[in-house]
Amino acid sequence: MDALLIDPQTPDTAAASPAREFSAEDVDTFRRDGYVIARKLAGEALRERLLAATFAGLADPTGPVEYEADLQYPGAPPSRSAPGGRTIRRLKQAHARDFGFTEWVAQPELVARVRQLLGPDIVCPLAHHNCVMTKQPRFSSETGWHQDIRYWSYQRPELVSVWLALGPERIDNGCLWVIPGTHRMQFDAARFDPEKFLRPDLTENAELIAQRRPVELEAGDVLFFHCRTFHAAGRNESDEPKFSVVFTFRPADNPPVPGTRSASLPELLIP
Ligand SMILES: O=C(O)CCC(=O)C(=O)O
Repeated sequence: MDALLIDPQTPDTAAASPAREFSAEDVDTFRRDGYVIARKLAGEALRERLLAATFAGLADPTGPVEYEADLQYPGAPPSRSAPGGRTIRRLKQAHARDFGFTEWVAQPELVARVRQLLGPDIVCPLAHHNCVMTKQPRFSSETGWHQDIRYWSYQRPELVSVWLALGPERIDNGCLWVIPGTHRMQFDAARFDPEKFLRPDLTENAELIAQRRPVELEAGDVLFFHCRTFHAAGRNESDEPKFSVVFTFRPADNPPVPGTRSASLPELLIP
């Protein structure tokens, strides 16, 4: 009788088992561009669990949430009492909502990659990101060009954020856009508005923004981006909501400045 041969690397199993770490080329891409994408990093069961936690959070918004109306970004409802005023933009404190978020930030394929970008000892702050970004079809807003580090306070501007797509992210549903290489550039204060968004009316900013690239993702794909990489996002013009899980990581030797918001919550030591 012929032996039964099982090929462990059929396309299906390969897709369900992402490589354990970034290739050297991926790491170079991150160093050059300030971002890199890992495809299909989150498995289906975990993605479904995080989606279920997202729907539970939206159905019972008694936990900490941010409404579109709170930020007043372009396109947001004018107040919480206006039509669409209770549209949630972020389910905050994701880590406290379901054990699946702990599983996600400790997933070996994720942790190995963050270590390649930040070094062997890493910490996951709970004061920043630690959320599910929710972008609803009818009442979403535009996020201007910004660096996440603008309101954060660490010894050095060295953190990497990890953006997990729970569903497809495309230009028409408000995916992120990034400007490659901006994490390595210096910007003087005159280029920003009072909220520290890049002023698109300035020629030098418009020239920079012209280099933008959309970050289109499939469910389970992950964007890793530097805290100094300029990014922005449009509205959700589709008929379906878009959900993304976002955490940030820092090297252990880059602690928050005492007394600041960055130091206001516990942090996770990643084993
Ligand atoms: O609107 C978006 O999806 C972008 C969100 C974002 O960049 C942020 O909150 O830092």
